[in-house]
Amino acid sequence: MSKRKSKSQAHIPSPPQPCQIYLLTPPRIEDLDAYLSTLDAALSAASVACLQIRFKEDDSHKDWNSSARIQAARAIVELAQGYGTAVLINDDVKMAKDLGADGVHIGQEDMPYAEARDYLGPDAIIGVTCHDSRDLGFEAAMDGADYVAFGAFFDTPTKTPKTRAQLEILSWWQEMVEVPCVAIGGITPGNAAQVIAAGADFIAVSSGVWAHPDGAAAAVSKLSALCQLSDS
Ligand code: 3NM
Repeated sequence: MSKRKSKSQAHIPSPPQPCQIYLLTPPRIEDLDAYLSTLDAALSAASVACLQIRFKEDDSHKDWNSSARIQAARAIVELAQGYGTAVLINDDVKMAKDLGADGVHIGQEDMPYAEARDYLGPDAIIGVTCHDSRDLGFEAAMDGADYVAFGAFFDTPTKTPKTRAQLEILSWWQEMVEVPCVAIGGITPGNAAQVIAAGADFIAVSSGVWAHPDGAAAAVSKLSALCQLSDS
């Protein structure tokens, strides 16, 4: 995952990189074949840098058991990697290794960064949730995280977020730190421009794509157009 600027070129204005798209899977997949076809269309619509597989545990839904989750994750990894999209597993280093994913996304209550790095090795991508905290961001960056994630920026139907983050944390992070920042929480094609303008290196989106009234592929196209605009 690349960053807009590099320290070695700090005094030479280098062309900024456009913001990139980071998708999260829906929390639960009812029909794997139908979802894979939607995902295929979404990944065909525009370049997607990263896809995080994030399934919600739900004991009340018996069909969505651990073997169904693993089967779904395996198929998603294969499909997305075929597009050159880096696939991260939420909070499960073992699944990431077993499935040949590109890395993990870890929360503050998950396995500590250093343990995840030991387990997955130097080439894995490891991102860390930092809520709305600059201190947690600094800590993760100092530890060696490949990105930090701030959120939630807007209301989200997908998760009850621990914090509400303000857009200025993205601008501040851009000024202060080289490690890329991912903005998450309630981002849609309708509000992404604000997050991109504030300085997000990546916009992480779930319901804004999968529940978009025009379909996932159209949503990814719209997000991509907004990202490209940020580069002009
Ligand atoms: N983490 P949607 S918000 C997984 O604030 C997640 O840390 C958040 O889904 C945080 O794009 C969130 O549908 C949900 O809002 C993201």
